Amino acid sequence: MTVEQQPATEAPAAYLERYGQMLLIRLFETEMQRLFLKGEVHGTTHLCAGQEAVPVGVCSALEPDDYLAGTYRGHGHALAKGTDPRSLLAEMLGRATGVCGGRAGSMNVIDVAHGLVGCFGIVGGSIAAATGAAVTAKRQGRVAVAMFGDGATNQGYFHECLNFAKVLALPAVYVCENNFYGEFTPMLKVTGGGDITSRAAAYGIPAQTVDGNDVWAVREAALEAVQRARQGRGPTLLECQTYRHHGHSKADPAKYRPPEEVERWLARDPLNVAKARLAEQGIAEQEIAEVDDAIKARIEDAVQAALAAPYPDPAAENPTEFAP
Ligand SMILES: Cc1ncc(C[n+]2csc(CCOP(=O)(O)OP(=O)(O)O)c2C)c(N)n1
Ligand SMILES: [Mg+2]
Repeated sequence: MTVEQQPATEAPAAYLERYGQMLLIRLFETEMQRLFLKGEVHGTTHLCAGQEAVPVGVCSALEPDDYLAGTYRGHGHALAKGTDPRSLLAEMLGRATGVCGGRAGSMNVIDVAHGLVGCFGIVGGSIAAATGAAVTAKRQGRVAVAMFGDGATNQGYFHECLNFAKVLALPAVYVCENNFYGEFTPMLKVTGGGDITSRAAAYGIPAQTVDGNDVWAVREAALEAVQRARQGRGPTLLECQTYRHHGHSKADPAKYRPPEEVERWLARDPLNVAKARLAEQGIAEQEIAEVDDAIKARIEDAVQAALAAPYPDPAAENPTEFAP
């Protein structure tokens, strides 16, 4: 059966799998932070720790050949869509074994083999890319998902693409990761009306506000949206409310966020929310510990492999249109 026909409640093994996928992203980001501070990562990084439940929940509702466009905060988008952590980590370190041959770095990963049509440094760019992919997806019976931040909903892309997708009844799912800040600016200070979900009504698009720290809440909302898209009933907007644990990028200490607010969100860490759910399902701590060990080993292997991999050799490259 396809993912959309699955009941919303999953088997215990699937609960563990979702937890493991989120932990994979969290530990990947922890390593990225460490490697960045060591000077191993060239260019910048935007970590998504704290926001893992959104891509994992959304991708759990997709088929492998559905499309997804992510952002510069995109390590979780890629890993949830199926990019191998080994090739993603190598990409972060600029190595030839990276998913883009070491040429994309942190912000511009693309992995077409896994339906990742790109990650975009331009705020809102993912919305346009996914809308374009949705035109193709419509012919193929596939679905295209755009991941983007709250800040992107004030970009022209958002409004043009939602309108276009509605008019053409495109199989698109627009997933806003509302982490309440765009760089150092609170979302409410720059968002007219103060509400992202209600913006969809202007285009006649169904929309839902979702607990973006609960992977199963995200999954349920995504299953409904993906089913709507696949049945030819057009696009959906999901506003998934979540929070980034780190600053905007690099070494931003995020001093502009009130400590009580940070504490409130840390108490609802998506990994803890998931663990509580695993306990409710009667999943033993030992089983969770086994997942923890397996994911730790996987990340450690990816780091060692990346550090040992060669850099690309410019002399061996084919000329491009930019060559003199
Ligand atoms: C078109 C454009 N304008 C400005 C920037 C600079 N910029 C990079 S990230 C960012 C904040 C975007 O915030 P949001 O969409 O909420 O995503 P988040 O970083 O919170 O995930 C800005 C303004 C950019 N990259 N692209
Ligand atoms: Mg934001």
